[in-house]
Amino acid sequence: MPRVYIGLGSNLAEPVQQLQAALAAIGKLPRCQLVAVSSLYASDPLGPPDQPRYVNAVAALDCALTPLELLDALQAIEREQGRERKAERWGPRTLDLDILLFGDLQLDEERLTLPHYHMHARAFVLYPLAEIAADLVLPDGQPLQTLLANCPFEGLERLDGGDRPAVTVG
Ligand code: PH2
Ligand code: MG
Ligand code: MG
Repeated sequence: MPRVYIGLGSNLAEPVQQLQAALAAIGKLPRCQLVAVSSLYASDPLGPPDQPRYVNAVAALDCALTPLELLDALQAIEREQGRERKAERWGPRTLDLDILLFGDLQLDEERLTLPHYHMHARAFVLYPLAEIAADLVLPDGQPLQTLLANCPFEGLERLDGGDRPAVTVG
């Protein structure tokens, strides 16, 4: 089964509870096994600044669904938790579930781009990911540690008070 990484984000309606509810729902997905969950991290919004801070995390899943089956399932969870799709790019949301990586798959389709576009430079994705997959290598051969070395931790706040994940190169 491919190892899949999912980025979770919320900045409306009790973000911590939104992420906890989403993780419970992800844990019940058919033909999938939740294998690890990072700590929760708070950060300022990337995009329009007039919105609340986000809470983010990353989960690892072994998944026998197809990528589009998983996308449908994750969008159903987003909808169940009150996600409204608005025109504003990067606007506030109750829940955002992004497939970051689906095994070594590289895909550029209308509904799904893999790896997730922009994950390479977003601290709120890379540091939670490093907590649960420090030795990960992306499908294009780039080690996660190289991306981390080019992406400052600044602005992230680990909500459980733990240390920032170690960066071992750079
Ligand atoms: N998601 C966005 C837009 N901006 N900013 C932070 N800090 N965290 C997010 O998850 C995020 C964002 C669109 O998906
Ligand atoms: Mg997103
Ligand atoms: Mg999304």
